[in-house]
Amino acid sequence: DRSGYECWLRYSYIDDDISRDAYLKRCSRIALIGESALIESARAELKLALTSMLGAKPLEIGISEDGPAIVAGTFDSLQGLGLGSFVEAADIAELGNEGYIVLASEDGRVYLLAETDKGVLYAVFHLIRMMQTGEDIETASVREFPRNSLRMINHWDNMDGSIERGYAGRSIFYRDSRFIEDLSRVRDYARLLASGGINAVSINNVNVHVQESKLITEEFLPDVAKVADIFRGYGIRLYLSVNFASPIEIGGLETADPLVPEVRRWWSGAAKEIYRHIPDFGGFVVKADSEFRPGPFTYGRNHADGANMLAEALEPYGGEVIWRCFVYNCLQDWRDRSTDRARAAYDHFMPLDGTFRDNVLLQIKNGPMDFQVREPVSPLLGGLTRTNQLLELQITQEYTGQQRHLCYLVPQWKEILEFDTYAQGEHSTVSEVASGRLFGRKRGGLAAVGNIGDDMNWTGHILAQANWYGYARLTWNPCLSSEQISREWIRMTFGQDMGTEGIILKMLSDSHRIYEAYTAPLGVGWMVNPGHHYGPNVDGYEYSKWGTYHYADRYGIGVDRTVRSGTGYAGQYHSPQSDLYESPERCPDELLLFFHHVSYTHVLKSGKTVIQHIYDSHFNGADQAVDLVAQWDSIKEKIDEGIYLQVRERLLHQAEHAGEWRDIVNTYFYRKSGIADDYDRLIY
Ligand code: GCW
Repeated sequence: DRSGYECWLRYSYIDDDISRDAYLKRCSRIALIGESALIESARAELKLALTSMLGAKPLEIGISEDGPAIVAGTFDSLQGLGLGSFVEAADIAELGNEGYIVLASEDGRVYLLAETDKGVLYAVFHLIRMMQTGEDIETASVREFPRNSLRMINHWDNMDGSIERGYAGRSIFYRDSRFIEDLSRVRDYARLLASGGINAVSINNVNVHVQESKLITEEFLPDVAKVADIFRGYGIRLYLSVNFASPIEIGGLETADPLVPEVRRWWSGAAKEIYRHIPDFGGFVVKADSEFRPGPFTYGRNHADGANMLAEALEPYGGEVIWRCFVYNCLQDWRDRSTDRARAAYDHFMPLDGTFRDNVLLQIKNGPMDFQVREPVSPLLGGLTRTNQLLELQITQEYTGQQRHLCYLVPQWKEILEFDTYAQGEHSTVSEVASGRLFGRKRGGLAAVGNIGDDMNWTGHILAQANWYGYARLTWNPCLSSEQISREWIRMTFGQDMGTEGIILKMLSDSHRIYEAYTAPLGVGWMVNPGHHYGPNVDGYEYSKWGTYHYADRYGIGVDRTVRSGTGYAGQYHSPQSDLYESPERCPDELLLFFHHVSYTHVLKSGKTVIQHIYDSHFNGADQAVDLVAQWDSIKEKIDEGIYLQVRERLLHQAEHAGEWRDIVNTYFYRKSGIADDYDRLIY
């Protein structure tokens, strides 16, 4: 059963005669100028899409032939066609080297124009998307350019084929400690990424184990180069995660101290080798001094010393260092109330602001803890003002149902991107910070942990493809609304049926709130089984070393992170956010327990007590999970049977598992508090 393999690039035949004829008028002939791998990719994609959607193979014509056609190329290559009349020079400058124009002209042509071949490829995908979503191309006049220069996906793939926090099968890159020979699936992956505008990929886990440490050596560089070749054809640069202790582990040195000249020479040599194989290699992703990974702390050095050493090695070749800020004490004693994991990233990195080289980007997780269903935005975003920043999101659903529960993350990501840090007064959104625009920095963007594996449908839960697609679209343009992204994805994946679209849109839009409702309440997080992080366990992390506590007792629950009486974390924000979080009255309900320890009878802004909110949200959330099955069933006749069945099976599991969450959480708090449910529902 190959259902779902094509994802949103299905290119279904357009049944409607009128629309198909309209497209055929302009699209039965094509002319693409250029011979680069990028233009080849564009040509192949355009032919595939047109043949499949319109039922006729397009004719390739020369650029000088008159008449209706799709004409694609760079401004340079199309000089002499008199395009100057409708493409102003000033407009072109704004497009940059990844932007493009899609323009219908009166003589029946559709021009796909860009400064570079990469822009032409993006323009081709744009035109295809217009046809997939039923847009008119007769009057097309589109100008697009990306708001983020780095638009990245991180893989947590290991060379044995496993994927850390992967929920959709095994790696598409590796098997049995080697690269997979047949890379055709990697090519399809590259097509899907490019169609959304992703331009960077790191292909191995940030926890770099023994075998993966050797990816930067002669043993594997020829294989890495083959993967890089494929990605290059789709405008995607390849990055590798590296082991900070490489000079010791693979270089045979006695130290990895970033200030020792021998160590620095070793990294420069490594960089030289890498670029000999991959001239446009993107750079290194580094997890250092984090969860038992080696780092500069071993040598009494700081993270700028570590990052700058690597940056210096890559600098001559145009590479960059992506240095993760997920640094905290993971050996905390739960009895120790003075240490607060939420503070860690800010405490470690703020003192270093302004000391990183130009080709270093600090990659900052969206929240201060770890991709919980609800967390405040990391105060480091907007805290740092003189350092390149990259926002890190998690597409793979580690804490949000592991691709067995439906949890559409785009609404959450939109909230994060739109969060106002007040770093430069009002409108200092995370989106402006991450892109680099707020502080006038050239480098910046978004990175996210991927959610795909070798499952035939890539993501396990087919509806989880929407998270992958949505992430890509947001990297290109964070201003797109969640609804617009969902509608696009639904049309491209399921076709253009308004009824189907409405139901799936609703399922997606409600899903994050539903998941939040039956899992951990009011921003407290972490009520999961330790290790694999699936399923309810209210005290699963309560007495652990990971710094993840809720402190529930018979009177109340939550973490006091105020400046006045708690850990002081709330003070890491700019005002007025800091004032809002500091106050139990003004703090948004959904984050109350993240910032405050309150009694079960504390009254929320919603008018409910905390305990009644816990009961209500868990009963309602679990009911809504059951209802998702009914919504899906209502469109059974409209969708491909294979897809229908695959999704249905997951939704049934979710409905049952949500009941388990409801009962365990409600029972726990009933037993702790002794307070009965106002509505006398069944609590065990
Ligand atoms: O939350 C943790 C995950 C780890 C992961 C780590 C990180 C790759 O549970 O599996 O390690 O985050 O982001 O480095």
